[in-house]
Amino acid sequence: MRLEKDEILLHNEKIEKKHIEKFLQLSNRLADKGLNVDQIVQDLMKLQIAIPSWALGTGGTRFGRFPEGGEPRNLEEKIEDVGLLHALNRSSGAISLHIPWDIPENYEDVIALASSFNLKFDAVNSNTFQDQKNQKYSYKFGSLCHTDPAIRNMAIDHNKEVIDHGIKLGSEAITVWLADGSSFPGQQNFRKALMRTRESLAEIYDHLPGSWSMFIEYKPFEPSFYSMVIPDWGTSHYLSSFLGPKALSLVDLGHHLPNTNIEQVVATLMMTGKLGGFHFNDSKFADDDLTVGAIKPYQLFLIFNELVYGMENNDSQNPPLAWMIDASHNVKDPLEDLLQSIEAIKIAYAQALIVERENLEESRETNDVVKAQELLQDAFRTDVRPLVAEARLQSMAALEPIQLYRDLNIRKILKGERGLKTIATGL
Ligand code: LRH
Ligand code: MN
Repeated sequence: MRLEKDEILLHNEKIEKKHIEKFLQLSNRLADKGLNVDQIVQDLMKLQIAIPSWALGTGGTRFGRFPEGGEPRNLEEKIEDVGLLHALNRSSGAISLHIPWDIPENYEDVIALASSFNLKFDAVNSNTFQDQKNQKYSYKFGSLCHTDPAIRNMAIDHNKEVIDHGIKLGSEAITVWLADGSSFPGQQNFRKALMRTRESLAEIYDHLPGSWSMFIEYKPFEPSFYSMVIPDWGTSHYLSSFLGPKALSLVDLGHHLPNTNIEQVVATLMMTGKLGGFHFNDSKFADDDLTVGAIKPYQLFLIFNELVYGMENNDSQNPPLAWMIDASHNVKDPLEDLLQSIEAIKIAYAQALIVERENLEESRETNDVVKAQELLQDAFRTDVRPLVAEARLQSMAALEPIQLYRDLNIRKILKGERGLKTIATGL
C-alpha cells in the first residue's frame, strides 16, 4: 500500500491552524531563552531512525502469539510497510535487515522498491542464535566462541556472507549480537570463550570493506541464563578497542541490568569514540522490547542529553551514530507501535536540544546541584511536541501520523490485501 501526498496534505490542512498556534507560542518562549528554534527543527528533521525488518509483525513470547492480521508476508511487503511509516513521519528513512530472515531474491528489485519509498538499508544483522534447516552443525553451545573450530568457522563464514549481502544492498555496517554464553556454573571457561570470540571477530573484521563498521551488541542474559560471552559495555568496548577503528559498541536499551546508568555508559562510549549506535526500545524488567519511552521517558531524555552534549563537538572523534529501533510487539498494532517509538525518540531529542547547556555547565562547575537539576527538568517538563510536529510539517509528513493511519483504516486495508493469518518472519 502506498500513501498519496494529497492524503497527507488534506490531513494537515484540517489541523494546521491549531498546530501553528501551539508552535508559535512555544517558539517565542524558547527564543526568549536564546535558543535557535529553526536550527532545532532542522536537527529534528535530519534525525532518521532505521526500522528493524523483524518488528513489522506481531512478536510473541513462549506463552503465546496473537497475530494482528495484514502482516507482511515477505521482504517486499516489509519494505512497503516501512515506506508507509516513512510517508507518515518522514523520520524512518531506513530499514535494518536480519539475515537469513530477509535474504533478497532479486537485489535490483529490492533496492528499486526501497528507493521508490526513499528508503536506505541500514546495518545488516547476522544470526548465529538459531539453527537453520540443513545447517551442518548446531549453535546450541555457541557460535564464535564454540570449543569446536569447525563451528566457529561456520559462524565466521555466516557473518562474512551477511556482509556480502549488505554490500549488495548499499548497507555500511553489520551488527553482531551473540547468544553465546552458558546456563550453569562450570559449563564454560570464560577466558577461552572470550578469546575465541575475539579471534573469530578479528577474521570477520578483516572482511569489512573500508567504509564499513562492525557494531558489537552486548547483552547480560537470555537466551543464556548464567553468563553471556559479551554481557556488558565493558566487554564490548574491550573487543572493539582490540579489533580496530571500524569496531564500535551498540547500545540496546533493553540489554542492561536493572538500575544501570545507561546515560553514563553512553557518555563513556562516546567520549572514547567507541559508540556505534542504538537499538531503541523500553523495558520494565528485562529485554522486553517495548515501545520506546513507554516506561522510562526520563532515562531516554537523559541519554539524549549526553548525546547532544557529545554531538556539540565535545566528542568529535566519535563517528556518526546509527539510530535503530529493536522492538517486538505483543499487544499493539506493529505500525502504530513503531510510530509511537519514533515520536518518543524525537521528543527526547527535542527536549535535549532545548537544555540551556552553558548554564548547565556553569552550575555543574560551581556544584550548584539544585540549579543543574532545575535546568535539566525544565527541558524535560517542556511539551516539545509542537517542535516535533513542525519538523514533520516542514518534511511534508503528517502532523498526527497515528491519527492519519487510523483515519485511512490502513490496518483494515492491509488485512484485506494480505489476510488475517499472515505471519512475518522475525521475532
Ligand atoms: C537480541 C537482539 C538483537 C537482535 C535480536 C532480534 O536480544 O536485541 O539485536 O538480533 O534482538
Ligand atoms: Mn537489539
